[in-house]
Amino acid sequence: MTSRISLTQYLVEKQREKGLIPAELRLLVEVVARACKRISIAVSKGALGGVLGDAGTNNVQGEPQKKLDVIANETLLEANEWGGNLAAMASEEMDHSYTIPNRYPKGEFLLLFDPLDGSSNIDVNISVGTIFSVLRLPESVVDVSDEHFLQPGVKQVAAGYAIYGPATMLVLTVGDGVAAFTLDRETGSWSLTEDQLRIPEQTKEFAINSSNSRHWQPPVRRYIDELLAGREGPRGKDFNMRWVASMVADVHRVMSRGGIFMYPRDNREPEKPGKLRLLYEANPMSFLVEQAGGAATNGLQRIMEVQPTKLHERVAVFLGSREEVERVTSYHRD
Ligand code: AHM
Ligand code: MG
Repeated sequence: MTSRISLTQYLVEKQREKGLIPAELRLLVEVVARACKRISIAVSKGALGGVLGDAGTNNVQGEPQKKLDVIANETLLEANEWGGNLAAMASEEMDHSYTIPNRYPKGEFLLLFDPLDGSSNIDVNISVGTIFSVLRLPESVVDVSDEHFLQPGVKQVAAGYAIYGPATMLVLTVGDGVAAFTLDRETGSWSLTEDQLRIPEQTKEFAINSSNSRHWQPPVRRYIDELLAGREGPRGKDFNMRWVASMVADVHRVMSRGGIFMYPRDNREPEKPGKLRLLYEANPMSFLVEQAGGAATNGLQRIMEVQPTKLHERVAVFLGSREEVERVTSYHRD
């Protein structure tokens, strides 16, 4: 009988046979995955669970919180605070980092997350997700604070996302390629459904919110104009466009069949370098995309090399199939 590999088995193999991850990191990833399972259940209840609609509060970025933003944030905090593997957590939904309370043992890792990405899609029953990133606490730090999270993405030791779509999936990297797990709703276990995901280097599909086109800067305008010109234009082929407006869903499509996903800096609020957040959206997605053979830049440099200066810092994002990301990046450098 052939049985599927579970998330636990996959991680134990990385720990035991490959010596790639310590046991504490394995346990930490498993707890995050368990919390995602709970979030998936809450999301899937929809109106029957009383979870739709606004929470009536705003987060630190001034965005209205949905009830599910708050529920997902609390689920991740509660699941992860007592395990002994973490020193602190930071979230899109919290102004500052959350230090593990003194009643629990503290560990050497830092967890960052966007608890419910794509929350504008919750009330219309379109895929949403959770994004997470794991860093190490710098050595000899006793009192953890926001500044200890300000590490470039190359320092990540694990990253992933859960997508709550027609199927719930967990897509994960611990720095040894990317694996995708599907949640078996009957047994409640995560089963490995694809290992060593690869993003095709070439693509004919792009994702950008083109309603912002009048605010775009010249390199993005040039790149998109060329794609839209199709077979008759300089690219000599037709491109197709998709935009779900849940980063998790758009990136999952790129991970599955290639494409380029973009959220550029634009002239709406030129002081903000884009919409998406560096530490818990762009960095974990960049780690996954690079581990799958793709590329991720902010137009000028590799996203994972950007030195963060603020917990909720934003960044322009171009990620996915290598050739397209390199092309749009070269237009910025011109
Ligand atoms: P959120 O984390 O508050 O849900 O916001 C981030 C989302 C991304 O998931 C998505 O790519 C983007 O915002 C969509 O933006 P827009 O509303 O401009 O389409
Ligand atoms: Mg988000």
